[in-house]
Amino acid sequence: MTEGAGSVGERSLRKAAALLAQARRVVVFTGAGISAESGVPTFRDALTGLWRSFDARRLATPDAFRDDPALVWGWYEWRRARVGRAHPNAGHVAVAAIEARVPHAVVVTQNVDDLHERAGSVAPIHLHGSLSAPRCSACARPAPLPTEPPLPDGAPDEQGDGRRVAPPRCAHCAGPVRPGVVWFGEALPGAALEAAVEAASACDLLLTVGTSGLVHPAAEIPRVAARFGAPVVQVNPEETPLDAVADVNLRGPAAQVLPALVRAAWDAADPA
Ligand code: BV8
Ligand code: ZN
Repeated sequence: MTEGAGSVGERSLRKAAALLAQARRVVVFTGAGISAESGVPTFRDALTGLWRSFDARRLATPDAFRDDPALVWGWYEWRRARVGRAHPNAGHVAVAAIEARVPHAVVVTQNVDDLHERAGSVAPIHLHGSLSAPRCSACARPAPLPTEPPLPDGAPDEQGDGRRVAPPRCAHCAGPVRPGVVWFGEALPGAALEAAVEAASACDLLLTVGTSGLVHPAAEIPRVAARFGAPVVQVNPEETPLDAVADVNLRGPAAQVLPALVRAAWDAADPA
């Protein structure tokens, strides 16, 4: 049974706050929605401007990189530049506050940005890799991040469309360097997935924030927690397939709802 349809109701917030205040082992599971208020477009919205004619799910694949490495590398460098100009928002900061308060807190993110780290989260588990960890597509050796900024939005390049940036070459084998993210059709990093499933199966609360719950196997994480009997609280302005496992739905944007949730959970406990 889920509550909290419509705007974030007082009752739902109080119920979620009580669960958070008594939690000893919390998992915070995040998707692109938590970075939306930092101006980092969600995966679905990432194809605006120069990229509007592309389908992210076709671009975020090994085949796309093989067929047109400069186009795919250009897209990721454009996104990395966007993240570099962004700042963690109050939602990321609230997640770090939860980690500081709950004895065992694990952040599991599908995001490839570093906003959780920049907000103070200690060691988020990145299920889909990271924009800041490029590697050689041939020998898999880690490669340095390019120092020069990629083409500014829309600057003409050899094809004149400002999208293509030739990927750097591996210093060891001269193979093309690829983004350190997990593409569709690629396996998630085994250790990260194992740690996430382990944390979800042992938690006493799972907070899922800003994810559509459509991408697998990451989307299983809240379901694992529910299967092991933990309550699930969802923070998302929209309905998602995770409504089916959420005990409480806080329908609103993360940068507003998460700080309110942290205040309701702990300010009452220790008024200033
Ligand atoms: C694999 C990195 C096998 C790249 C990403 C089972 C069922 C169905 C399909 C599959 C399945 N198992 C596997 C598949 C295939 C596929 C898949 O899931 N397809 C789906 C789309 C149908 N999965 C895979 O291919 C995975 N690999 O299974 O490999 C295998 C095994 C062994 C050996 C070889 C192979 C790999 C999937 C990883 C893909 N990489 N990211 C990159 O970033 O470029 S996924 C990418 O899309 C993001 O990481 C994100 O997780 C996902 C969705 O993007 P978004 O929609 O932007 O984000 P999100 O879902 O988080 O939604 C945004 C939400 O935020 C919305 O709900 C919105 O309402 C909300 N929101 C908006 N504003 C706010 C907000 N919330 C709060 N506050 C706000 N302000
Ligand atoms: Zn190499």
